[in-house]
Amino acid sequence: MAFSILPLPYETSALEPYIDTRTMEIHHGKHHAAYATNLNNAIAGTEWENKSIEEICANLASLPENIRTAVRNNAGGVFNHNLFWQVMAPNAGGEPTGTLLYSIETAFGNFTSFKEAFAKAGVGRFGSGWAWLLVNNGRLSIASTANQDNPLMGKDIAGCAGEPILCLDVWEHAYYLNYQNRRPDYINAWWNVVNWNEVARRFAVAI
Ligand code: MN3
Repeated sequence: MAFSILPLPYETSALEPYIDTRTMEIHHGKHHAAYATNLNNAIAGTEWENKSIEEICANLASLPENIRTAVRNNAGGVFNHNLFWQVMAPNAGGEPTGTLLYSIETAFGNFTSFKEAFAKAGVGRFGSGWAWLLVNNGRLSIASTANQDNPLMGKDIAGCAGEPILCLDVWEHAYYLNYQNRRPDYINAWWNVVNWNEVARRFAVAI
């Protein structure tokens, strides 16, 4: 059983003008696809072929050392982008409601403060990586990871742990065509495509 990437739940042009069509085509069709190919190559012929992507991310320390780094980078790349596509949508953005909004206000004071802290995590990540909104025992927190690390990998590897319900790709390949070096502008625009219904659904499952 080989890993494949989830199809985009919308057209590559659907997130215009905030995320351009060409970026989505390359990001999903080339970058994301390559992570799956490279993961499949790395685990071919091992017991890890039949595990879920979550199990692999959560058990990197158990992998044979000679494939561990390749699996870390590429399993992370597969999982992270699968989540990233789901938590974005056209005609989205705005603010969450209900339990999720209440929990954001409890954790960060108010929605504006949350957005500032999340953007800071994304802008402040030096080089390539991700910003995350995580759930631990019902409580929300923000983290960032380097490269394709994710919170499923745990504190020792990723520097954070928890159930991710929202993520933001801050690799240059996610924004360079449209925003060049202006990562803060990309993040500012990205709020317009956050699919809060999906984030709330994931939050309800996680708590
Ligand atoms: Mn990416």
